[in-house]
Amino acid sequence: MKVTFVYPDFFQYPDGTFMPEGRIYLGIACLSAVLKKAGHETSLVHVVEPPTREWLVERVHSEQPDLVGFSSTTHMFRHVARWADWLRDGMDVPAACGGVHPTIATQEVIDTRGIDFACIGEAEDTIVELCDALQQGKDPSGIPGLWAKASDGSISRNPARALRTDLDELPFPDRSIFDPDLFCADQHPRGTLMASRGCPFDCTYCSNHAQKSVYPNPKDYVRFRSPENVVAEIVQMVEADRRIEYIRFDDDILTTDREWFARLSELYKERVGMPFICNSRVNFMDEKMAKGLADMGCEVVCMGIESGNSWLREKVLNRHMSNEQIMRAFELCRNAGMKTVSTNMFGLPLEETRMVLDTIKINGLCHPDTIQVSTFIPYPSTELFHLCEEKGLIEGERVDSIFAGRSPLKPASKGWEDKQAKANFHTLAYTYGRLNDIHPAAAGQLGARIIDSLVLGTRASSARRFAFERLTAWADGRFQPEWIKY
Ligand code: B12
Ligand code: SF4
Repeated sequence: MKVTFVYPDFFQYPDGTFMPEGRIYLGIACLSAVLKKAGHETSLVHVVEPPTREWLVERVHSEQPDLVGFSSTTHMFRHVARWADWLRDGMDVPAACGGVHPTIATQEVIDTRGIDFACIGEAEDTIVELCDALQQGKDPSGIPGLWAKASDGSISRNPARALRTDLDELPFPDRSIFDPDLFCADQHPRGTLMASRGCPFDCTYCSNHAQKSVYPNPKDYVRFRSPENVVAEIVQMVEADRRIEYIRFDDDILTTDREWFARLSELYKERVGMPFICNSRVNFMDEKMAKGLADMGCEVVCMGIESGNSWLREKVLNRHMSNEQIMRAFELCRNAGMKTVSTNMFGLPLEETRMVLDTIKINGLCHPDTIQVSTFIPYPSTELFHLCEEKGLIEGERVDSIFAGRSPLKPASKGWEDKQAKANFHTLAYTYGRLNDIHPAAAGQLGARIIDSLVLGTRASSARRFAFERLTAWADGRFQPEWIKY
């Protein structure tokens, strides 16, 4: 049985331009590994730019698959739906779709023409059982974790199977399925892996709690591979690809379990010793952890701030951390010699312009080396999606990127101030941070007052607009954010 995965990997902006990603995706690499182990064949159509109908049909057809396997995030599903439709007209092969979107919006996926199977959750066991059944001419409609559409259109809906608890039982991801020629430049020196699965938190905008809720054993959602198993994979990966210069741990949070992390650290230093990048969370960052990360070889640590407004963070985003804790975490990382990346959102439901300013200010005080700012997108089945629905905020189409400055939420009509705050996020953050460096005591208030009075106000006067534009134009040239790989 041959499975050809189709993986969409680009951002297309509303004006039709696109940005290719060209990165390895471990979800498909994991499935390819188990399928090969079970005696099946796999291949990949890695789609790094929006394809034409002819190209896609011809390309997939040339693989002669017995099953087409689409992988989709929520952003990419509008493309996948179109492609499934094209392939259904162009060739007579069953198609399955898995990934985060089918997990949290299964009905939408199975209702799509050209998709015969929608897979819920982690699928190492599901896909092997599906391929075995199709190969043996058996009815796949009872396979756990699979929704199957019969030729008469009827749908069998099987709930997600229990999460595997021992990740060491899985083979290492099959990276060979990816063609390095299609990778974007920063992918080549990077060895990407995940040492764990899941996240213990339930931030309302993140799809983790929605994904966790589909499983019959949600308490097992956070799982760690043994440090020995993780390091063995890294060693194998680095030996197989001599271009790798640093490691990227893609885990949601690498530092959740201190004991496990300490063992990983020892083994990593002993057997790998390469610089690495990872994600952490401010509430896991203390002096010992920051030093431990740096000592292990961490060069860049990414942590979410998301909003600088305590009320919004606590009550709307379900993120329980104080401003002081956030600032301290960034300071500790900086003092330990690591670069930092903060991730932030705006366009949140119930967010007001002054709250965007709070996010700007806290970034100024944290001094991250890179500030990532994205527009909030409501993901299906998340708490924040339900809140947006309840409040009647969703009206537009899904967008491909969190960086296009658009979202399916009704445009907030907060006017000039709001737009300027968002458009000048980096400049304002750096200006505020610099004012604070010069004179923390005075600048804390003065800087805040300058920024607030320039940006905030129900109706900006032309003098204030003029002053604001002059300030941002001046500061723009001085506070260029550093672009670091993460
Ligand atoms: C690596 C990663 C990326 C990679 C790869 C993206 C991808 N396709 O997953 C890159 C860098 C491209 C990326 C970009 C973005 N990402 Co990202 N990313 C991740 C991350 C950290 C790990 C994904 C991963 O490898 N998991 C490990 C594998 C083993 O698990 P898995 O992906 O769930 O795969 C299993 C099943 O889903 C299933 N499966 C997957 N594919 C298929 C196919 C078939 C046929 C079948 C049957 C089954 C199946 O089997 C797999 C093995 O068990 C996740 C968070 C996470 N913890 O999962 C976020 C996550 C996927 N990203 C997210 C987001 C929001 C983004 C960005 C918007 C962020 C940004 N910076 O711009 C972009 C959008 C990308 C896009 N085009 O849609 C969200 C997606 C939310 C949603 N509803 O879509 C996630 C879930 C984070 C979160 N918790 O909210 N991301
Ligand atoms: S801590 Fe990060 S990964 Fe975990 S639920 Fe919150 S946003 Fe998602």
